[in-house]
Amino acid sequence: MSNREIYKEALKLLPGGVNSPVRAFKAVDCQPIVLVKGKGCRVWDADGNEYIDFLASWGPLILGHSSPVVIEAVKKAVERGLSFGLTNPYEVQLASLVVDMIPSVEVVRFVNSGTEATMSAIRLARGITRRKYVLKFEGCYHGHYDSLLVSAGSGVATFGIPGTPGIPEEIANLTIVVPFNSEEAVRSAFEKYGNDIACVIVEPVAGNMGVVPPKEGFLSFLRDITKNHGSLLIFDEVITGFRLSEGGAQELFGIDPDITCLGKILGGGMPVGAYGGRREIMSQIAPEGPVYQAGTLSGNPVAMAAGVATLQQLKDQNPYRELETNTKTLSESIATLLSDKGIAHRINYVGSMMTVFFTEKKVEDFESAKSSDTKLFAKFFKALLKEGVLIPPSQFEAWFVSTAHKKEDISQALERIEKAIRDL
Ligand code: HOZ
Repeated sequence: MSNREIYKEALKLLPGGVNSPVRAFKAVDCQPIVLVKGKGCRVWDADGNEYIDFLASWGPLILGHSSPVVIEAVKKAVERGLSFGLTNPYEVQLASLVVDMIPSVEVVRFVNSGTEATMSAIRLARGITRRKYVLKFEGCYHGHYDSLLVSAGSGVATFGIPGTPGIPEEIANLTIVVPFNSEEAVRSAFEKYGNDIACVIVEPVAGNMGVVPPKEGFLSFLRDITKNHGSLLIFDEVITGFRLSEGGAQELFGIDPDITCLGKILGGGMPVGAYGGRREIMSQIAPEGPVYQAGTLSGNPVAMAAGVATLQQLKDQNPYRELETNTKTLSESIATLLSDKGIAHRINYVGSMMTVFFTEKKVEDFESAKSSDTKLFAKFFKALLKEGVLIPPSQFEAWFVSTAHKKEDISQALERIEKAIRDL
């Protein structure tokens, strides 16, 4: 069946034909593609078209598609059983890698997605502090948990969903939202809500309003102000964990949060999330402490095995310098192509995550990210797709470079991108 035929069937059976809104390609106004195979840095759709892939399953595939070590580990695990619902050895192996790699994590609890990780982290912060307010940043996205869907990025920003239907006002009112990178706004929120703020949650490098790096000193400011007010600092490293360095953004910027949320790369392409922190904090979770959180499939052996293989490979290869070099080449070359064509743009990149914005403004918060010409972005997306380059179908997302993107692939992608820009 072709892309079109499969999607037509999907439309009858799934809301909007998809299981996650951004897959419907609505913001880029084109027919969604249906992917049937991925190998290295390339994917193929049901019509047989091949694409150089910078979507990378929205971040997990730092080793590229069907990485042989991950596939091998998964096969081995599958042969022993799909799920036990009791402790299995892979959980301990993955926990030991996480504790070893992420600086602030001494104890970790595995869940099944990034959303579960942030939801549980917030509950833990509220349980420990006995406070109810959560402070988040405009345009940061932490999954679809009620308390965190206010002024969110990712699909919520993509579709311009203003409010939070389905989320009672009383719940939404417990979330304080301030602009990313604004120390002043955070300071005023603490002045107003003082000691009622349970936690501040932040993507240390925002990825869900497009890539927006923290201003110098912003993360350490958050560290200090939370500590001074007895609030907990939560780093949502679902995207940045194991991507910006072995130890994520916290290692890169030298800041230890109280709780870290992980996902994506952690599961090597399988559905895994986690939250972790110092022992004294994590000991408040049941069965050690009173804060309840559970899951039938949490710590699933197949998913854990994929995670172990992925993290071990990252430790062995230490690919971070090469990833950044390739991302820099890609960003700078695209910037030159756009300048030559006279198209206003800003390209933000940190490590192996990047976003092309079509604006003259410096992009440092959600407001400036929204100044990007999203109509032009949609044209750009379609032109790239036609030439065989896949990027996220939304302005407010990150492109990901993987270890499977070799220099030749970056060069080939740039040739395709050049053609696409010519046709814009
Ligand atoms: N966390 C992804 C956005 N950055 C999720 C993609 C989706 O919404 O499907």
